[in-house]
Amino acid sequence: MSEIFKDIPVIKYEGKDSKNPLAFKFYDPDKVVLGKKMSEHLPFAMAWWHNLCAAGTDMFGRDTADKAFGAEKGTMAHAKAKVDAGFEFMQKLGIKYFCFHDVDIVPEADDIKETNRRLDEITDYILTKMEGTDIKCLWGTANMFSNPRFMNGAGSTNSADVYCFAAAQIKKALELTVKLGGKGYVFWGGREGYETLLNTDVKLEQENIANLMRMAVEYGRKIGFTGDFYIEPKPKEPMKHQYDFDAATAIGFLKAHSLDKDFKMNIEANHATLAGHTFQHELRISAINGMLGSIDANQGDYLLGWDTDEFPFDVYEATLCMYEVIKAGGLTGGFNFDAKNRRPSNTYEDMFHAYILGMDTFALGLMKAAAIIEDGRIEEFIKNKYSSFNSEIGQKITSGTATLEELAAHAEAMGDVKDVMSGRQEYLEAVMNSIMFS
Ligand code: XLS
Ligand code: CA
Ligand code: CA
Repeated sequence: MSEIFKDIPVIKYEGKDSKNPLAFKFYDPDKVVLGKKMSEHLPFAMAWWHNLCAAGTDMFGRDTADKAFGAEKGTMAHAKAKVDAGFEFMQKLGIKYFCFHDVDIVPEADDIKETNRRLDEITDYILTKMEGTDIKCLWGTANMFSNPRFMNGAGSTNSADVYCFAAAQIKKALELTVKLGGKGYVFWGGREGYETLLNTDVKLEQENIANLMRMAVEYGRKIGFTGDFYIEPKPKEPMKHQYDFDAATAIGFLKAHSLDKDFKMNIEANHATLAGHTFQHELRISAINGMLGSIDANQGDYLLGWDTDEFPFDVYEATLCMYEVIKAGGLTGGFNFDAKNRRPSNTYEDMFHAYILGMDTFALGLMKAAAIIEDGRIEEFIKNKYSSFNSEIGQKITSGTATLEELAAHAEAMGDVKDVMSGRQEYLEAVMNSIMFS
């Protein structure tokens, strides 16, 4: 099989002074950080849809990039060419995982039985490509938002027939995920939401979604899927209001429907900011609930109110992300670059520049997060800030054994509080900067 990215070499680490655009400046897979290799801290994944399918089309214009990879688009030959391109791409970058939707890997046929046959064929081919490499599937998912049948939702549709198609796609996507040894299975509720309550039964829709997830868990466990199911929260786009608004909402939903043992969060940076949160906030909320599973590593644009899915270049954000990940003890999933080149970055070389940028950004983030932890001032500050809870009355409060009467008596005995302690935000921000730029 011929090389697709002929002019691109295997990407190597050359160090921070390198000016070679096709080299890592910071991602050094074997470098040990906090006792673990960078490559183990950072299980990166390629997103099939953005990297191998999306070619720059936007609302105002058609493709700018060539993702035909030498084949006729919409054919199985093209599907295979994308597999070839994907594996060459991952091997040249040293990426060990990929993520996919069912419809990313084959052209959808008019009949689901034919689509499923194509999916069997292509996954056989993917398996042959995986052999002899250390490339694995991070997670699979079903695209239940592009086909017109899902215009009113998938799990949240008004049509029982459409609901069955959603079930059929999940069943197949789970089988494929297991076949490819996938570690996770994602539910991103693209059209699970509404535009207006004038035509929507929220209670029925949410219960139907929960039932679909329950059936997915039951079937997945039956066919040997031992990994995590993930919800990927997003507040809007394409719908005005999506049910999985943010991590707190999704976690509440999972707990209300007793799905929390099988599910974790897949947190996407751009979705966090769309929800009016920081990326770090979403990670922290997931982590303290024991549900930080995987990450869609991208970034949005503060001037644009939509999901721009840019490659992450903000080292400060990546540092705070890695700080959360390290403190949570790592991810069961990985870092999926759910990101696309800007429309005018339309060459094969740009595809590599984008991944080099993302991988270097997270490598820097990892090193800086380790530096924050080793420095210790921020952690120490937080510990001290809450030290009053080490007192006798404080311990009663945190252990949940205090009564309101007893606390009121304590307050009355004091008369007034002498010192609540400064939050020292500006000092801590200066500490951050001194670590970031040392
Ligand atoms: C869209 C989502 C989607 C999920 C997978 O905004 O990011 O790509 O990650 O369906
Ligand atoms: Ca995503
Ligand atoms: Ca997105």
